[in-house]
Formats: sequence, structure tokens, C-alpha cells
Amino acid sequence: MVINKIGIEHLIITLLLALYFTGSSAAANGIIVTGAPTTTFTLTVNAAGGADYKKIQDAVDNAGDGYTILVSGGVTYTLTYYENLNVNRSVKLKGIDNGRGMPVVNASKKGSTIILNASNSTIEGFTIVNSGSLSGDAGIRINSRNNTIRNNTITRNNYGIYMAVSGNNYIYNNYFNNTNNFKTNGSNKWNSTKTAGKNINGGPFIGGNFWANPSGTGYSQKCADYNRDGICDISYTLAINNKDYLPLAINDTVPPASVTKLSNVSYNSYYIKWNWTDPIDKDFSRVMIYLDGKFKINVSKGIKNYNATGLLANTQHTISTRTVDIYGNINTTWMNNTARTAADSIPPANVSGLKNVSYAKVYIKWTWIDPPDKDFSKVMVYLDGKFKINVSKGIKNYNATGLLAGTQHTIATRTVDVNGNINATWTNHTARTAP
Ligand SMILES: [Ca+2]
Ligand SMILES: [Ca+2]
Ligand SMILES: [Ca+2]
Repeated sequence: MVINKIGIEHLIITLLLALYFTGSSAAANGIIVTGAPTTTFTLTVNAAGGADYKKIQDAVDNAGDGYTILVSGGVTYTLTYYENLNVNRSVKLKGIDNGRGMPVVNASKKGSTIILNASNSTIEGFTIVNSGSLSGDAGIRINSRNNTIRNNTITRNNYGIYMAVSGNNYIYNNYFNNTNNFKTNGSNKWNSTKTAGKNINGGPFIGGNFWANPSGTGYSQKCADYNRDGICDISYTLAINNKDYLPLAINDTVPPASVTKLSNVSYNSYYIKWNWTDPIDKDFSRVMIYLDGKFKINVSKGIKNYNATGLLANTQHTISTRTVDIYGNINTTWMNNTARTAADSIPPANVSGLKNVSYAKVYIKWTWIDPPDKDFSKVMVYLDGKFKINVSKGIKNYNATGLLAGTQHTIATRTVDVNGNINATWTNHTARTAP
């Protein structure tokens, strides 16, 4: 694909040259060809051979201003160029991913990996590593102006970018992870406009740079990205006149592992309690709990249990869980466990405090306190030995109406639980209507 493109560029340039040289004033058109066989503005580099050069520096030294230099990243393995590149012409250096990733430029821990001495150069598509550690050693040291640096991974250097005497550079969509990521000089632009497309960190928008450091506390590693567009929600000020308005955020798409050891640890007739072991993923956030197919609650990391209450006795229930990380990635695998509540033959306690609170010629009103049993359901109310009504939990009163003046009446109550167990002991109270 790339070779085809180069081939076409070759062809076009050759045709253009042919046109110029067939004209009568070829020299006046300013096409200067120095030293055969370089008759193109594009040079190719491949450390494994088969290109114009094996070393990037040789291509730079043989280029003119405005040349493009295409550097192969390797077809069968990733190519590393052990060089201290001195870019002393205004060229566009472009690393090409041929399937093994971007080409690597490695300074072997001596000096700067790339030095831009000519202005108006472009560096894109490289992994730039291992500068020396002396003051001013950098992945890219800039001693010039108006350069574009984009789409690079710049790691394990003393400085990522070090500007000595510089300014007006355009630096975006690079991944920085260095002891010091930058030293600025003058005014520079650190982001493009926000554009849909996969950025250097795998996120969905091109914008600024990814700012990491080896201890994991870099701006991009810590910033909030609540709208999950892969861009930090707050811009990053590097220095005065040097601001990344669209710093890239962590782009995590990997959900945590599932919970393990999900099991029923205790139960009775109206609850089942399950516990589990959280996954070990560092970004694990919570467990989504479903009971019998219905979402119930999110249980935060560390709590590791869920108590399903208000269940009926001797019924079967299934808990289902999914795990979620702090970025909202959900593990699609369900972990399930099914358990049964105990059978229930125990009735609730009696009501207490049964008393007559008001009365007249035709009515008597009684109140009481419900029993504390969790499975308590209702009070069966009898008047003068005849069943009248079931009074649900929480109502706690009964008004007997249509009575005759000056007559005596007895309320009798029995309590019932949700499983239909009836307390055999009556609680009674007798009162009189007004004369
Ligand atoms: Ca955001
Ligand atoms: Ca994750
Ligand atoms: Ca019961």
C-alpha cells in the first residue's frame, strides 16, 4: 500500500520532470537535481533494507528542504533505529506502520534522540525513546521554530520535548511518558481542534496530547472525563502561552473480571443473604445486583454482600451479578446463584396496647401497636365473637360503628404473618358506648 503510494509519487514526479525538461526553459523553472539517482522529493528508509537508506540520518543528510522522508516500522518485526537524529533541513519525517507498529528511534541513553535545528519540520508517527539524562537531553530537542510534532509516542526520555530557543510549534496527539514531559519556550500550540478519529491513546477524538508519567500521576492519568469523550474535562496549562486545551484522557474499554465465590451465607423464611469475592482489577468499581431478573442496587467495591429481604417463605430466588469499572465498562458475563428461603411455621407476636381511644352513642374506636415481627402481615379483628375485617400492618386501629347507646362490646384480635401463620392467642378489650 505504502510502496504503491511511493510508486505513484515517483511516477508523477518523473512525469513532471519529463515535462519540465522537454520545455525549452527547464533550468529557469527552478528544478535542481543534485546527484543522480535522487530525482524525487520523497526518500525512503528501512533498517531492514530495500529502501533508499537504512539510517534516517543518511536520508536527512541527502534531503533538501521540503522533502518527505518515509521511515518503515517493519513488516515482520518492529524496526528500531539507533540514532541521534540531527534534523538540519526542513523536512517531513514520517514513520510508517507496516503492521508492526511505528518505527522506534532510540538514542541509547546518550544525548537527545531527535534534535530539530531547521525550522518548519514535521515529526510524525514515531516512537521516540531513551534520551540521555543530562540537562537538556530530550526525546525531541527543538532549537528552531514553526515545527509540527504529532502522532508520536515519546517515552523514557529525560525530557519529552525540550525547547531551547524556540516557539510557534504545533504539538498534538502525542503520547508523553517521561521524567519531565516538556520544557517550553515562547508560545506554542498543544492541541488541534477536536476532530472525530482514533487518537494516539485509542480514544474517539483527536485533540491534544496524552500526559503520563512513570509514577502514574500524569495529568491525563488523573483527569476527570465525565462525558467519556476521551478528552479531559479541564484544560492543562503547561506554562504561560502554552496550554493544551484538549488533553487526552485515559481510554479504558476493558471491563473488570467477574465476582467469584458467589454463595448464599445465611437465610431464614423472609431473607437470603449472599456474599462474594470482588475481582482484583484496580479500576473495579461496583457490582450490579439483580434479583429474579430485576435490577436491585449497585454494591460498591469492598462491601461484598447483598441481603434480599421481604421474601416469602419456602420460595426460590436467583441473584445475578455483573461487574463495572470506574470508567463504566460492564462485564457482560453474569454470575448467578439460586437459593431458597426457609419454610415458616412461626406466627407473629400479639398486638400490644389495645385500648379504646374514643367512643359515642353509636361507635367505639380501638387502637393498638403492631407486633415487631418482620413477616407480620395483618390483624384479624372480631367484634363480640364475630369476624369483622383484616386490618393490614401499619393501620393500627378499628372503628366499630352502628352500635346502640349504652351497650357493651368486646374487640378480639389475632395476628397473622405473610405466610399465613395465625397466632392462636387472642388479645381482647371491652368498652361501652355512651348512654
Ligand atoms: Ca471529557
Ligand atoms: Ca477497565
Ligand atoms: Ca412467621
